[in-house]
Amino acid sequence: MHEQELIEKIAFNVVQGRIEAEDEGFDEGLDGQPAVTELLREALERGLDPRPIVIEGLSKGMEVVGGKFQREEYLIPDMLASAECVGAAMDILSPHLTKAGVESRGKFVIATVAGDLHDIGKNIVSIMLKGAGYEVIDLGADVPTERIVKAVSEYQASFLGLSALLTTTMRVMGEVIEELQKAGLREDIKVLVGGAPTSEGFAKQIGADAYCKDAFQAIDVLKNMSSG
Ligand code: B1M
Repeated sequence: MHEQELIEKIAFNVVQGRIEAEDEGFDEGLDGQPAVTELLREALERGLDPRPIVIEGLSKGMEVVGGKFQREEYLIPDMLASAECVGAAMDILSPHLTKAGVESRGKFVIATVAGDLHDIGKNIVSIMLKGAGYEVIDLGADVPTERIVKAVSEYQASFLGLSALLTTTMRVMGEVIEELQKAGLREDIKVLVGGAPTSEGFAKQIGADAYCKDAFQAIDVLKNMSSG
């Protein structure tokens, strides 16, 4: 199988919610065929770069799932099956994305904001940043603003990453920044925001330091911050 075809098959199986060959999937007649786990193992054995697998395989697959949900072809359990697929895939990929024993480039606290349960993108960013040499303190999803502010203070973090996937929760990012200000912590930390509904303009509006389209942009932004 060609490399691109292998990545496309991974995306297809994310959409189908198939972790292992024995899983049935959304469409009929797929059981027995290689699923995400088997395809990933094959990709890694062949020495494929895991990064395009994350972006073109896993993230693209989830984009398709989002479209299907919007068109009401998928229900929440279908979205969850696909989300579990990405989680299983990241468990297999993360040792290949993180470097052990690299000197820390700084402490990075990351969280999905209060009211928001979407953690796939945040988890990807978290793993990629570990791989890039940051000491990542991942607070999880649906994290109350006070907990985020407390963690920034306790860990004396240099960077804070906030994730939100809902138009209703993205405003919480602004609240976090306000609370950091009130606690006298804003000057000492760079705040990066990301997630589908956020944008460059939104980041500016709430007083964040940067917007990151994806995990790779987060790494670039951090490199520029350190050199500038
Ligand atoms: Co939900 N959901 N969901 N969902 N879900 C969306 C976001 C939605 C767009 C789907 C749709 O309608 N098309 C829609 C939001 C609409 C809106 O707000 N305008 C939606 C909705 C409505 C909901 C519920 C309200 C549904 C309901 O209950 N009626 C509900 C809300 C629950 C809650 O949070 N309170 C809900 C629930 C769920 C599930 C639990 C079923 C599941 C989440 C499982 C999980 O995360 N563990 C889920 C999923 C899977 C999705 C979609 C399909 C996929 C999200 C995803 O994982 N994308 C999503 C549709 C979509 O986005 N296309 C959808 C893949 C991921 C790799 O991308 O998260 O964008 P992303 O992360 C990227 C970048 O954005 C960036 O880097 C990442 C990696 O490159 N990035 C950062 C993200 N955070 C960053 C932080 C940084 C830097 C970069 O800091 C430095």
